[in-house]
Amino acid sequence: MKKSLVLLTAMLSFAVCADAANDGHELWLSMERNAAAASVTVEGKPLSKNNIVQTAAEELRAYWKGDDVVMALGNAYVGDDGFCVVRENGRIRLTARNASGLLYGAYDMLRKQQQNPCGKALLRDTMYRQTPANELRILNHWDNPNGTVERGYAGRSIFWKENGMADLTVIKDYGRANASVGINAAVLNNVNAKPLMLSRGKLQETKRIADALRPYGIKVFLSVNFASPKVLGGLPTADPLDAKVRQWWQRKVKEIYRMIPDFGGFLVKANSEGEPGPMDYGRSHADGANMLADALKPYDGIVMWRAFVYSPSGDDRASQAYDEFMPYDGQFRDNVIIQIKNGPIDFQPREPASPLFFSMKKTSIMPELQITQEYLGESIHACFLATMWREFFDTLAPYSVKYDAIAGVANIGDSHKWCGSDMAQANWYAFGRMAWDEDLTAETVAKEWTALTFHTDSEFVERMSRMMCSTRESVVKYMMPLGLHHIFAGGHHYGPEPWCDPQGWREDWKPKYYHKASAQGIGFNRTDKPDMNGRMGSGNTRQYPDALYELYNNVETCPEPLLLWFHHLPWNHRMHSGETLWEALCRKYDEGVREAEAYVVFWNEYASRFIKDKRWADQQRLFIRQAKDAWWWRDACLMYFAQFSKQELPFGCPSPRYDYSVIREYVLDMDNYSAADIDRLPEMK
Ligand code: BDP
Repeated sequence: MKKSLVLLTAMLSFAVCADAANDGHELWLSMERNAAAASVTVEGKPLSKNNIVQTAAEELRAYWKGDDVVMALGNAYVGDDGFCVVRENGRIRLTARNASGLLYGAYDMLRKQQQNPCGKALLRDTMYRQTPANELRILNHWDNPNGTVERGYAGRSIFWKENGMADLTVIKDYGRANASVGINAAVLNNVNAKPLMLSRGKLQETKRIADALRPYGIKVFLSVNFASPKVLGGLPTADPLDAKVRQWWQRKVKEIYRMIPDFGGFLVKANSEGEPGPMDYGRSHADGANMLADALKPYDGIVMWRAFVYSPSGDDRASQAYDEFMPYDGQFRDNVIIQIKNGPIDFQPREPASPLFFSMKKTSIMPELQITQEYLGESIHACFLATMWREFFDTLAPYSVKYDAIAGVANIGDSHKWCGSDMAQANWYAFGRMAWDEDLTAETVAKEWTALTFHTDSEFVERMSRMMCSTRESVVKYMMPLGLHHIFAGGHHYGPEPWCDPQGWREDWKPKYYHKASAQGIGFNRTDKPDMNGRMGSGNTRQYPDALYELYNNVETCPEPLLLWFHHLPWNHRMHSGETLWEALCRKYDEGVREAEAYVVFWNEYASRFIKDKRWADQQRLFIRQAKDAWWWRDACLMYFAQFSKQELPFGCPSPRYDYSVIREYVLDMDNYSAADIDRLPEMK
């Protein structure tokens, strides 16, 4: 009797909750509408006219299935954008300090409702409140005015069209998705910015987009090209100390604010990878950033100035941003924020945190995370990034690193699924949630996303979350375990090419610069000590606070996941497990392959019971491809490194699947492929 009841409930919940309608386009927002509108009242006349509050009220009226809701401003216990929900006398009182807070409160209530089996609006607590960890939670789009997206794997830009303007229905859906996870700003164009972006025409398009996003509490920003006064304004120079240049920027800023009164400000990539900047005129990063900050100041605008700089100077690339920026700590205006990539190199599968986070104490700073999986299998491989970001936050936590803004390089395009694949959507979701609450665990985020996106069955949610949370480590294992980094194919960054050595390339763009494999050993000596051959390390470890310096500098204490990031070691170096380094490397690559294969099994045998629609089949193809690519990575790297280690694969490690000569000849033109084209992506024979 009891058993059949359980079964019946399970069947019922499946029938009601399985969301056959969502084909991936609705993201995590496939909520069922109310038959009749929920009762939602807004206290205060002017407030009810506010367009952000209207959005909040409309969303609740359409989807909320619980007690009547009253919304009001005025709550001393939460910060800006925060909210408080109180359940009393059969009513819910949602209060906040500003209009956006009400919007985030509404989405939080709906999220809680949607995660409950069958969407019942149950609020467990009679009172709860939240305030976001970061004031600015911003997406950076690397979208070009011609509609292409740099490192975008999900189609073309939703903002910029080669012919014509953005589709505002799409822009509003985008705004809604962002607001639902707490994202409150967006930079609409690539950091490799075209001066054209500041032309009258492009500013008008920007205004159109800003107007569409305003009801979702989203502020727009633009990336600017430092040479704009020259290229666009026809001035002979872009020197930040030149009076005419300063005037040009002041006028441009005035023009922008006349059109977009709540414009956020600028993001700048200067003197980096060939982009123009103040150093072209013998000026400093501070001169450049402050000049723009002064122009923006009267309008409360800000400058996000990127610290992603490196030159082929011969110095360790991992040390260069610190060396270049630390001398200016304290010299930036208070409306300048230095935007620092999470790691010191470039969004690798695993990096230690950038040393700048611990040291820039007199300047505002913000982390830049990459949601688009440039180095993590693009939109094809499942790689849930919340675990990586958790690791990053946890590294900073003991050092009271202060920031209240955080950026994520978006993975959004005009593809039907927005991000190219369902699993990639989880990373957009995770960025928003963790930018809001940096204490969230990756498991919590994965569970939320799974329940909202696919199914609320508790065992399914639990097992999906475990699967998702293991993906990033699997990718690290089959691509670059034990601290290896940047051994990608040049250009596309999708596949392995540890041997890549094109004539005329900068040394710091070649994999050999990073892995330094030779007959003696492998790894980058970033310590302040000589390696086994007597070669001095780069001293990069000295840029870290004492405790981390000690940890990383010493081969005995250096965490094994970062071993070859910081140390150059002989192939027979003894690992803590007792294995040699060569054995451990082989085992890691092999584990990565086995885990990638396990995802296919999980999807076929388990997930298929809960995800029945086309989305199951789409993801199955991707998992199959991921497993094949894992073999490709493993074979390519192990056979390449074996030439130096001169050792066989250890006992129990299967022989390569592919022929080394075939791997060396296999060239992938990734520009023409994304998750949607997976069936056409050529495979190695
Ligand atoms: C690298 C990308 C390149 C970007 C650059 C940046 O390969 O496309 O322009 O970073 O962040 O990761 O500026």
